[in-house]
Amino acid sequence: MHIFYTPDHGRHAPQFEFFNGEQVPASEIPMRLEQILRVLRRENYPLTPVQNTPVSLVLLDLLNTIHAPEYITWIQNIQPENALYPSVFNASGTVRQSGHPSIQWGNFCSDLFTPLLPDTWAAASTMAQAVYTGAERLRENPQEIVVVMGRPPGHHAGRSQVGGYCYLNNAAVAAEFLSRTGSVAVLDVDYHHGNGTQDIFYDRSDVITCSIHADPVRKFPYFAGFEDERGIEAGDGYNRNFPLPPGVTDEQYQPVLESALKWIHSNNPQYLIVSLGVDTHESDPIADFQLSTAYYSQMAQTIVQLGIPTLVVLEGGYSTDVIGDNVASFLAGFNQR
Ligand code: Q9C
Ligand code: ZN
Repeated sequence: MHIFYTPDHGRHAPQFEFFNGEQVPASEIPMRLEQILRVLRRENYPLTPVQNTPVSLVLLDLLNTIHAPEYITWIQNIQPENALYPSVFNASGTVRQSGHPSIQWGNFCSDLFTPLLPDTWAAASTMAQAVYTGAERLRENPQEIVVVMGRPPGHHAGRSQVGGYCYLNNAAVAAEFLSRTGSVAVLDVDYHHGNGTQDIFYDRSDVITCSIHADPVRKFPYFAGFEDERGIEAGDGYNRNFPLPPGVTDEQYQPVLESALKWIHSNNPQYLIVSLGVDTHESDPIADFQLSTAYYSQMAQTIVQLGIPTLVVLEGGYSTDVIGDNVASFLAGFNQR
């Protein structure tokens, strides 16, 4: 196993978010990764830092492929002085460059959970760089499980609409890079539907996408993640969603995971990317599944039985008391150091 992490993640530290007009404390905070790293160090996992350096040309090319280039150019150059929230959401589908920064952010940001801070680009591009580095490592060492622990997360960042605490789709960076060598499957086990990843690969068959999550009829991202979303054009038949009711237990989750993996196996991908969110845990403050810490080992054991070269990327998980134990339980399921 090889674990990369992003030591500079703390530069992105949102203070609050808005839900239904109310200001509430932010959930996607530096303490999450600090707790994960504390537990992994305690358990003597070697950790490789990926530093914040000017974004590499290869990463920029990958970002411009998976996201609208207008978005990447904008987020790379905007230098907000304070937390930037959209004031008006542009649903027209046409990017308009004029106006105040909060108006420009409305071209791309889809909610009030995802502020753009002065150092968001630095942190998000470093996480994307770490995941790209992980994907390269996996391509050279396919027998090794490669893990990237960093933040901010990415799976809600779509081609040109971002949100849900996500700015750049890290898993999609890896999927796009690896798809140039062989076909890729993305398995998203975060509590929330991986709508950004689905969006980016929706019309493609060389990257198949599969998400197990809370029914969007009840939970974020609300407008995507339904069972009947199967892909379009060349991607028709290459996306699967498994929406679930509240209160899902280990015993109820396991057969759903097996169905998802059976579908992935039937497509014979050369690489597997796991979008790992541990917000499915019973103690998560913003979610309502009932998975136990011990179950994450079984989840990983089930995934590793596929025998596909695997990259694990951190997404959500907001119970800072147990997030480290949950991630460590998952990694222990691979039986690799
Ligand atoms: N105040 C990820 O897990 N809902 N994003 C906020 C609670 C937004 C989750 C409502 C959830 C976004 C990466
Ligand atoms: Zn989530």
